[in-house]
Amino acid sequence: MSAAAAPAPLTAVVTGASSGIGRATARRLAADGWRVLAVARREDRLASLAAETGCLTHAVDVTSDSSVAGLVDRVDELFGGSLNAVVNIAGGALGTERIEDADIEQWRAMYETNVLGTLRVTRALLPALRASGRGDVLVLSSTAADAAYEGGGGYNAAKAGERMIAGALRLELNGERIRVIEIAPGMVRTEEFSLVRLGGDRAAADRVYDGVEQPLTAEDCADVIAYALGAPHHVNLDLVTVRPLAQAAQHKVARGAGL
Ligand code: 8X3
Repeated sequence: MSAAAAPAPLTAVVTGASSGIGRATARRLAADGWRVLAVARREDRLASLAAETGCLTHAVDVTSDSSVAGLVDRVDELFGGSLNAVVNIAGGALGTERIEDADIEQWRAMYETNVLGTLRVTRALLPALRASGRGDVLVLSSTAADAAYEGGGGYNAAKAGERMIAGALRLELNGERIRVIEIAPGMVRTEEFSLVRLGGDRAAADRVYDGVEQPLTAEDCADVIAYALGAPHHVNLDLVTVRPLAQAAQHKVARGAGL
């Protein structure tokens, strides 16, 4: 009698995989045995991720219809048009201006990546998720979607918009074998998030984490994502809020408390 064939590995597309939470998630899922197609704009960073982890990679700009169409072709080619998870991590924040000083182009860029990027990639890959018979859409939002804060308006709006995609989609897909999972991190220290938001001002970026010894790391978030995706498929973590111990709310951070 021949041994039973090993189950085929689960497959995932991870966006925003060039750095931060996206990169950590691609690395973690690959380590957990997933076949990961890691996507981002920066090919040099994808190449180093592939060398390190064995992830498959493809350069994608989530703000471009034609680029995302190319991603669908790549999923067809690599995974036979069947996909278990779309992990939407591409996005981020630009600026900390008050509403009266808001930069329209920064707001537009945040909407393009966080909201329309998630929409474009998810919509394009839904047929592949359906074809798998075990699909997940994961949306990385933020606690910025929970409550407005001074200087946060554009990012608050973008992340709240992204949250609504997850909510509407979960309702629309009810009855199908596709979970919609939203993970909302609070204070996470990554190599680029605050630096990009603050226009490359390293000192200002460091001040975001002043007096907080252990903000969340990209790996902490990847752990939560891996758990949510790896849970038995009838278990849907609709929304997981994850903050460091030092942070009780957007404005309530125990700085200097040794946490
Ligand atoms: C990051 C959380 O506090 O910078 O998504 O809005 S915050």
